[in-house]
Amino acid sequence: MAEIKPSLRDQQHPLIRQLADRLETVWHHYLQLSPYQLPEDLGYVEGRLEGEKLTIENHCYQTPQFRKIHLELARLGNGLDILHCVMFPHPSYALPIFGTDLVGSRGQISAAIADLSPTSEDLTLPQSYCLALSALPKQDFVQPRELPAWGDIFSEFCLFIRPSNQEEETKFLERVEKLLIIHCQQAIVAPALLPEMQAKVMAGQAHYCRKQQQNDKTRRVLEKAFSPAWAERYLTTVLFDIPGQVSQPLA
Ligand code: 18B
Repeated sequence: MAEIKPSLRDQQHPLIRQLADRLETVWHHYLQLSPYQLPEDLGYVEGRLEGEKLTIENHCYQTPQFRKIHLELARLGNGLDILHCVMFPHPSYALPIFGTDLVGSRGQISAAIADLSPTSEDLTLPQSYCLALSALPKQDFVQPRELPAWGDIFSEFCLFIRPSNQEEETKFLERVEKLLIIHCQQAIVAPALLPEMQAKVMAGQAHYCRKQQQNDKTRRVLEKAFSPAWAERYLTTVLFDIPGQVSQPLA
């Protein structure tokens, strides 16, 4: 009999489970999803970090507007829960990159981040996005967090906080859902670019990926659970791949 694996999200911090569910609900509502094939051995992965098990579960889709929509859930032992999500636009559309990351340890989310990041040459968001995002009600959180140096890819609307209670967790969840709905609504009416403009879109995405690859906190977790070579391959082929660039062979 086939074994049915319970999804990782059922064991994770409630905010991670709720955000994963909401992201998927919005995608199904607004977009035409089809499967996206990840490198064969990297859909479901288990490794060990200092004797603790690291489990990674990937969900990956594509749509006419997005070349890759990636939702990743990860759990390290019983201590660290992670949700990672990035939507990479198709090169025919000059759209920003939606990204969100939740990192929690022992029942407390320490990092909650969400953004629609510009990828144009001048690193500004399209005007229609600025209008829609500026119209959202202003929201304050008790513990805002400071972005690291590589975080200059994020927009002025970037939300990076440590939620201080359940009410703030819900406020974060609702904010991310609003960002995602705006993004889907904008994406489905976006005009397709001429082929000669597509290289610019991909250059913007490559810049975003190179910056994200500098996040030492992500790399460190992966290096310790697997190996530096494995972490490099995972960062450059699954998390932040730059199409057209030859990836590292697995050492
Ligand atoms: N990330 N995160 O996705 N990261 O992937 N993440 C951390 O409380 C992982 C993204 C972002 O302060 C931390 O400090 C692992 C996306 C920022 O220097 C850990 C995976 C975005 C920080 C991890 C993962 C993003 C951050 C430390 C793969 C934004 C703060 C937690 C499953 C769109 C960096 C803490 C800093 C932090 C780990 C942002 C442990 C393994 C898409 C800005």
